[in-house]
Amino acid sequence: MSNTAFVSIRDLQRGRTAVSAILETAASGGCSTTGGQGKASCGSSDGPADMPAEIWEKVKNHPCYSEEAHHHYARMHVAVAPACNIQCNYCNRKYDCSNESRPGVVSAKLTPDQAVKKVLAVASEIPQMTVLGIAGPGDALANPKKTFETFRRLSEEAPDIKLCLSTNGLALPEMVDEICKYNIDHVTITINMVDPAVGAKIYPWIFWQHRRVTGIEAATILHRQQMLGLEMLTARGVLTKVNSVLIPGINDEHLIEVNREVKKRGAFLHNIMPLISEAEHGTVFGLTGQRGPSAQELKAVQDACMGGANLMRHCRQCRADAVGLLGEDRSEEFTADKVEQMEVIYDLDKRRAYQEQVEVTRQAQHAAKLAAEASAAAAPAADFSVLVAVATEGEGKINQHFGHATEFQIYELSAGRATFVGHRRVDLYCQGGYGEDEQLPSIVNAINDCHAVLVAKIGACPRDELLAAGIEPVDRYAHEFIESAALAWFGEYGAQVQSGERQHQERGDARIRQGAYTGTQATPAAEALPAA
Ligand code: CLF
Ligand code: SF4
Repeated sequence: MSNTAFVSIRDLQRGRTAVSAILETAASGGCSTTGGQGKASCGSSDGPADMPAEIWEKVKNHPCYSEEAHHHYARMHVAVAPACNIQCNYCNRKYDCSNESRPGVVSAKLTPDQAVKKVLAVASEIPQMTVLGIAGPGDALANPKKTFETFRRLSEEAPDIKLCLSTNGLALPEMVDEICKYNIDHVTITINMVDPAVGAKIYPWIFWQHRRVTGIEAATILHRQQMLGLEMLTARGVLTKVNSVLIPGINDEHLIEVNREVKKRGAFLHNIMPLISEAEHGTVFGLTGQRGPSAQELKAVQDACMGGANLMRHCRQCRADAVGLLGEDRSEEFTADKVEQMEVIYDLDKRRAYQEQVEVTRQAQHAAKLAAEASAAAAPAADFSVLVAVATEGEGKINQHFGHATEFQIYELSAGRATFVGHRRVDLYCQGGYGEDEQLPSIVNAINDCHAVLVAKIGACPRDELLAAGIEPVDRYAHEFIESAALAWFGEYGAQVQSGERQHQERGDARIRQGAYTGTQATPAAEALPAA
């Protein structure tokens, strides 16, 4: 089908400086200086030298727009937008929006008043919280009054917090002026197709101009609005990320074309996420047995897109009321009751001082990584790459006990490179102080494609079982920075392979977790939202 741009890219390039900066950065594969080859993930080497200063200011402490920042800075969502104007086959309204959230229910809908109070409360308790997003549980722009009232108030009362919104794009073109009015300079559009024939398999209907539209016509309208919205945002200098849900057999190969088309229109990042689909979620795909991708299927599509729009691989498919670092969830500390009782002191100076400290740690991690890469590059090069899993609580360090991990971060190690390539959610191994051996097989399945797991500490039982499964548990780099430690381990591994002490073997595939957590630290099920 035709993918004619609605605003010519040449026109965009003649536009404002911010627009040129976005287009240049997008054209070079995102944050990388490596140009044509693109990068495995945004921020793995991003820094002020890699992009125009104005773009760096926007991404440097946004945990979704910079992989490096996501180890150090937190985001939060406020669930002020329950209604939606389309239906996706992977969504059941009583669950979070699958565009931007994992399939769990949000604890409560908020009014703009409640949302503002909650943001100020979180900002005073978590000074490294730098971004406020509205990501459902429906569609932010299908609830424009509540969405923009919340943003308006926050732009006045918490001026240092970046504002971010997520949308399916149907109502986007009409709302671009409003978006710019409140300095919302990060927008995510979920784009799963650029061909309405593919779209008709994903979207049974949209609500458009006071009527329900179905089939190819619905997908055609949605596609047109998404492309127009993306081009308009690029023209205004808004950093736009595209999220795509990878649905095996429906849009897996097609996402390569999506990647090309959104890059052409100035998308800064492309985030390809696995479909999460279980019958228990009550979605069309869940009930019809549409499966999600395996870890290697997801990686293969992401790898095939390298060279197109820059890829995000650290998305956690967050809840619409998530609070904290990506991968951790502190929303239970900020329920409406608790916020009501908190004494909220929004101290801008204190927040800035804290963030300066965070920046020192982040730069130390970056410097350690560069030094490790330089020294690894000088060593004899291995002609293979491996994946390793890492247990971390943030700060870019290996600082978590194996038994306390609800996710592992995955790094790909090759000659002189340590690249973040994703994460794997797991059930908590340690339940109430004791190791739970029943959880181990599911943890092994989740990191089965890894050669080692790097942790701060690990008990004898899981250690033996991991070894039996061919995964080396490594705790000798406890509290060190991830990339430098991982490269040091890889150097030892490579030397052992070279000396014949060890034989290098390929690993198998791994499973992406679909259901709810069963760990005791997992988010408890909460009251479901009524259907929008
Ligand atoms: Fe939220 Fe989304 Fe903004 Fe981030 S999340 S609205 S861009 S502040 Fe981030 Fe969460 Fe993935 Fe979204 S990890 S689901 S990409
Ligand atoms: Fe659900 Fe989000 Fe799709 Fe709306 S846009 S149907 S809330 S996944």
